[in-house]
Amino acid sequence: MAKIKKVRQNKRMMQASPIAGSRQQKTAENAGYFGELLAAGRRSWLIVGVIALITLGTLGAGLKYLEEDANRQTANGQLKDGSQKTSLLNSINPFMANPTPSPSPQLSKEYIYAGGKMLAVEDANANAAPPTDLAFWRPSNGYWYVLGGQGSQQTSVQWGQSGDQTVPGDYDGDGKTDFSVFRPGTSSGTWYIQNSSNGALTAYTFGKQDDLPAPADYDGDGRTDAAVFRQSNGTWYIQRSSDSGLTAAQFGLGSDIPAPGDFDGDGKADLAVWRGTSASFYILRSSDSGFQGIAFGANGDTPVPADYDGDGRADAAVWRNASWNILYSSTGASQTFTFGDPNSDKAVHNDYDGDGKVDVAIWRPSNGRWYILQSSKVGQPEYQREVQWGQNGDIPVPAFYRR
Ligand SMILES: [Ca+2]
Ligand SMILES: [Ca+2]
Ligand SMILES: [Ca+2]
Ligand SMILES: [Ca+2]
Repeated sequence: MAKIKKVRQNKRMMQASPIAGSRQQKTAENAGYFGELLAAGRRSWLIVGVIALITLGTLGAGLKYLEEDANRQTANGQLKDGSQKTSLLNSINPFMANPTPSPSPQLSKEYIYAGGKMLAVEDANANAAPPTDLAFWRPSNGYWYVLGGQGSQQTSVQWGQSGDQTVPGDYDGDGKTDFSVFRPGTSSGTWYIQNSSNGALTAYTFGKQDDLPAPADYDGDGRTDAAVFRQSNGTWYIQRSSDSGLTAAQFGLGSDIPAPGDFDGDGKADLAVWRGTSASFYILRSSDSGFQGIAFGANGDTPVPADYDGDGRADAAVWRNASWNILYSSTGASQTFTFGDPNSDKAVHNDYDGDGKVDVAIWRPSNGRWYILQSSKVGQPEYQREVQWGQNGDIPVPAFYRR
């Protein structure tokens, strides 16, 4: 009704306009009364046409939104008929009681993000990054325990419960890792995140029960994006932090192991999988959407890609039978470290000495000890750092938490 009224108003405005009137007069002189009617009809149809185009445009945008919403619901494992509503970014507390963070001192240093990589402000020209904290999550009580270092004390925070999967990442983009868990549900999974910047608690449904969480910064805005790899269809679902949009991309087979990393060094994580049967990494480069296959390792290996040489690009790397094999992106050369017990140890590679290079490291559940080969101490007596932190049953979650 509103549209019809608008057409009539426009028609009146055109008739009142001196320019429209003079044209109308000429038409009437040339073609008479019926010609005038015809011309007025054409003008009306022109207006109706313009309105129709605008309506179609609005309809198109609406359809696009509906399509994205349907994709989002599919990612959430929900029905497309809208019988279950998707609740995104609900500010609710997922636990019985408010988890109270232990007091932790502020570091004197300020840290910033450059692309997907953390750099210390005072060392911005060097290849330095905040050192990774030794940390574990205890499923039995839902506590996160962060080992204190110089200038900070031990931190313990309750966040999550038994059955959750840890998904630590920097979701708020302040350079510090947020305590975060993914809770698989019967129809959908829920992400619970405690922002390090302001302590805000966020929860949103994203992913399904059997999805493999694969959080990383895929859009390169410095904030971790919630993401899952669905083995049933080899599809990645990513909730972009930059615009809250959904990326759904089929890449890899269900039997592949997701191994995302920034292989092309553009500051955005690339979709990547490790396929044992062909002993290869398959990478979809974010910089040019190019496909890359890297044959490296052998069937049965565990993929451990990371930036071990500190050139800003993830290196293809695998772990098997207590040996790490790394293919350095900077030189194309490979190196083997014989390290750890493959039957019990967990790979916890990260940059513990803060030199911008990921260190080969394992955590041994039987004695709760961390064994770290510090990349900045090669050839020195303190090359291998050994620390007891955690116990059997804990889940190591090394990252930069100190705040
Ligand atoms: Ca992001
Ligand atoms: Ca990339
Ligand atoms: Ca590298
Ligand atoms: Ca290092």
